[in-house]
Amino acid sequence: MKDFPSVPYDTYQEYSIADMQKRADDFYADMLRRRTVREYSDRPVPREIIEKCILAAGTAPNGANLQPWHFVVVSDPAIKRQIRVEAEKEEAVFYNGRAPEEWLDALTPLGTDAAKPFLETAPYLIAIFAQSYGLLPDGRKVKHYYVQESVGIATGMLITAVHNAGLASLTHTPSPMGFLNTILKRPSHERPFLLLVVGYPSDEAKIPIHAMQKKSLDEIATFL
Ligand code: IYR
Repeated sequence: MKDFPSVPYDTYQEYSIADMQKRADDFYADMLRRRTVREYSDRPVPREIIEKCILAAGTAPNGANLQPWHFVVVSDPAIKRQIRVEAEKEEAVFYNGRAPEEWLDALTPLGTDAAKPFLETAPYLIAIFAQSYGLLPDGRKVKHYYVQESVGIATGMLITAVHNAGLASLTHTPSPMGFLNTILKRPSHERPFLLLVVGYPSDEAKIPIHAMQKKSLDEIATFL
């Protein structure tokens, strides 16, 4: 490699093989407990927890470390209501004609429909935006690279951080999601990537059996 400004990697932590195995086992067991939840309690969650989870997501590997994301955390009931109204409009079109029959058939085991009450019940909606470029203080544009990949990785890390903190989440993708730019006053070079609903699950939260069936290692991985 060429020379570059650097510091030693002194935060690396090595574990014994036995500890590595245990950590890998424990992490998998914990990730198996994560569920996508569509029924939320309105119980409040301290904002500091969400702040720390977003900071964790912001450590994600990304194109040229340009960090092409922006997270808008919505707890204001009036804004949540606006988002619900607009999302339900799109979802109504989706479920009543826009979605092909094959897609609707794939959703049947999940029991989803156009009603999205969780958009008002859950304490937080985190709108994740992908920035095609950044803006310097003087207004110049800085092109971003691998934007979708970077924001996808950060979103996965956010979901994991939220689960690790003891909260449930839902990746919600009303399509199209352009209304989020209008409601949340984000510029047009920021594309809504996903709306992450975060909170405590309601006591009555149910999980579709379909969603619990995960593919085996042989199905998802090839070792050469
Ligand atoms: N966005 C719609 C439809 C939907 C699509 C997929 I693919 C899902 O995994 C779940 C739902 C909705 O939120 O209902």
